[in-house]
Amino acid sequence: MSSGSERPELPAPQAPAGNLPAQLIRRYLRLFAFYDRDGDGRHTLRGDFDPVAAQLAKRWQGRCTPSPNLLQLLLDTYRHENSRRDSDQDGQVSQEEFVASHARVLAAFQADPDGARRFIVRSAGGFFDVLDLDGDGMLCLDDLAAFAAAYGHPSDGIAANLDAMLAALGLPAGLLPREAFLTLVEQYWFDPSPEAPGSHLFDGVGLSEPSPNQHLHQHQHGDDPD
Ligand SMILES: [Ca+2]
Ligand SMILES: [Ca+2]
Repeated sequence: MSSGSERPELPAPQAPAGNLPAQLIRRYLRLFAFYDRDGDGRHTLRGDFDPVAAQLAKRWQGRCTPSPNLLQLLLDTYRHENSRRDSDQDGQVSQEEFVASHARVLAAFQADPDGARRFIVRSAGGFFDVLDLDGDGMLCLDDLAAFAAAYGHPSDGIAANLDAMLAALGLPAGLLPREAFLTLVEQYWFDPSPEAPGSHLFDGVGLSEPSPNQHLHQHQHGDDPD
């Protein structure tokens, strides 16, 4: 197989997803499916992110939270993110809008990798803190299972998948350190190589191979006659 920067063999540059590597489109669709908690094929606050925010905040009951009003911070963050992706501002994010927003983030990363890394440290790093219940700078299986469960996904496969990614990074099994988490997130979003350990970040939670809807499907298989 080719290594490094795989290119999609698609014409059709009119689509937002048209010049994204096919490998990354698949990953963004997998992420879309992961976030689609109620499985209705779109991202909404009511059906997906508000209940997730409530469940993640609830884990912290009786503990000292990483921010004064954690639930409100999560609700605001999800609202901001979903609105940013919602190009036509109809209150829901479609597969196309989701992939297109990641295409813009990828373009920003390619133009300014260091700036994009600082963004990852802020956004993904902030999220890491929300999951790291004991605040020791490592995510344990419980933290990752709680994240998957908040989105309604099974967690049986998480341990094996985590240990495989840790081994690929040369790290001991069982605990995901913050730096490794940020590396995996960066790889998942931006490194199209199927050999990148981060390409497996959302494996092990029972998601089937993403099924693009008609519009994206045409662009993933651009050699279709029509
Ligand atoms: Ca949904
Ligand atoms: Ca921890």
